[in-house]
Amino acid sequence: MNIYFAGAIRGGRKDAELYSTLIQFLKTFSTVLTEHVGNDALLEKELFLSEEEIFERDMQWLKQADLLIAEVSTPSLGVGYELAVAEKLGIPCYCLFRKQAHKTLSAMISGNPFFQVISYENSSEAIEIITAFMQQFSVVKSVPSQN
Ligand code: 6IA
Repeated sequence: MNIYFAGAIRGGRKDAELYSTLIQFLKTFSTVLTEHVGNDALLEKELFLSEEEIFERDMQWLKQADLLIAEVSTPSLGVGYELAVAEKLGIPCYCLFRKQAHKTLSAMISGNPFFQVISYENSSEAIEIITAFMQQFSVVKSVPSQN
């Protein structure tokens, strides 16, 4: 199973560590196509790509995705765009939104019945939520190899 993890890049990097935690956890189930979203060192390599190359590559990955998981607490044009494309492609989308004082999610996401929006308070709760929906997809945690 291919997971496309979406999270803010130019929208702001204050949740980057959280993205990394969630991506590392998701990797125990499946392939995450977009590990760079949670990894600033990998993102630096993107500096060698043109904007067009990034767009084309990400759209190709999105077409290969079985599931999109977006962390939507930091507003991001790119994540919104990816969600809209995934909806058109019929890819199931889960949006994780961290409860924060005075912050509400865009109605274009929270009001769209195609998106499964889940609010959570902290990274351990987010991990529990991910575990529950991965079970829905019948994806079991992979056992690390001994060698
Ligand atoms: O508008 P944003 O930059 O916040 O959009 C973030 C979303 O778009 C992520 O979910 C990514 O999948 C995608 N995205 C946007 N920019 C990039 C990127 N390089 N590399 C890979 N995916 C991207 C941006 C330039 C980088 C050197 C800072």
